[in-house]
Amino acid sequence: MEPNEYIELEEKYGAHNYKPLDVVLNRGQGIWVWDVQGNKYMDCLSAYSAVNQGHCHPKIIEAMTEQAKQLTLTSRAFRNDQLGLFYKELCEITHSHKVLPMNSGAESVETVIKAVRKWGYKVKGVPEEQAEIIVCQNNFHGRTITIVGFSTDPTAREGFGPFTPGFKVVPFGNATAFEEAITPNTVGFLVEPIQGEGGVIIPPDGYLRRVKELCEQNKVVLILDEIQTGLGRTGKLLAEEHEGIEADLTLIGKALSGGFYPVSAVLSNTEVLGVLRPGEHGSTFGGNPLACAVARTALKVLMEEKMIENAAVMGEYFLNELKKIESSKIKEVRGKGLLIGVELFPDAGGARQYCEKLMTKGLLCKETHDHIIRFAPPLVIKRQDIDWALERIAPVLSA
Ligand code: IF1
Repeated sequence: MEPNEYIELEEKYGAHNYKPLDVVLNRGQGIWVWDVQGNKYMDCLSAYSAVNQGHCHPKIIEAMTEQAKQLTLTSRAFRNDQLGLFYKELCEITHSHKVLPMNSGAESVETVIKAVRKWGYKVKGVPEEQAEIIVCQNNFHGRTITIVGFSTDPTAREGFGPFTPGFKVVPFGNATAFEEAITPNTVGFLVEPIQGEGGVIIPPDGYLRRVKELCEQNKVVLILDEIQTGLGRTGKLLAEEHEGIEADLTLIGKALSGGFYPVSAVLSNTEVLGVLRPGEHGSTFGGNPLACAVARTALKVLMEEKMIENAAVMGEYFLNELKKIESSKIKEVRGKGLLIGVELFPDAGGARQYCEKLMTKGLLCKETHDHIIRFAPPLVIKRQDIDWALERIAPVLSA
């Protein structure tokens, strides 16, 4: 079949809730992917940081196929021999006490909202139905009704109400605004360490440290959404480490499976998850043995193959080289580790056309909002690969 035949099928039979670049991929290995005609591309999106370990990592393939032959799903009505090991290994590397496994990132976000509300009523003593959760402007936490209800992006919300009450929005990166929004009924603060979809927005130094202090002083649970920033993406296992803090609750997903399978988790270092009793929360697939086996190996290769350290070193190199590109179109280059955003001036005509041009040169990336190009290759990228990318990016952005 020709590429346009695949595209026509998608357009004819699929809901049009996406506008992808017209490249039809059928193979991936490491940082590279191939289209149905055999053209090779460098993947600078990594499925929005879900394939941090690189496409089709051989050790994860092996773990997945071995486990698939053994046992895939038991439901949580019964126990399985992978779940406990997954919990233990995940807690050890993230210094957490407890884990609650789910599948998609949005489900983990929903999970913490439930847990933190119940904690508010049972432990903090908030009057029934009064719990408030503070979130940030320009946030992205997923697509469910509750989550889009506290989004500030009109495209995400419009037409989907009525929404879940109980959320308050404050500006991102402003600890004073957060402090002023806290009331005795505030149970949690949900925030991304770096706003990914928001445009790779890095808060001022010390922001999360101050937020953590305020949370402690006011008995507010700090919830970090590390679904995109976590698992090595920013050059640390968790982005919170850049600020030397530990959140009370941390959400991870995406790269927890190396891109093989939807696996997410809520990590807890407080009593918050302890408020959930049997029957109050769950998921058919959450914590299944296939997911656990895949995630255990995805974590193992991330650590063993020094991908996090590589992300720190290569990220710094990539960022600095991107900053050297002379172009009247570039407003700012910013990033941490291998999560990098290149913001263009509004009169550059939008980031999409540059992504399309880069695709014709063999490099895949995606615009976020109208004027920002995000570069987030798998964490196994090497210096010569970055040089290869820069040879393509520089002329496209300075042309
Ligand atoms: C799509 C964006 C990125 C996330 C954070 C929770 C979730 C996400 C910080 C929900 C998901 C994904 C969703 C995906 C594209 C991607 C994305 F552009 F939409 F915003 F990465 F920037 N918290 N982000 O980034 O996780 O339920 O999807 O597993 O197409 O919607 P999920």
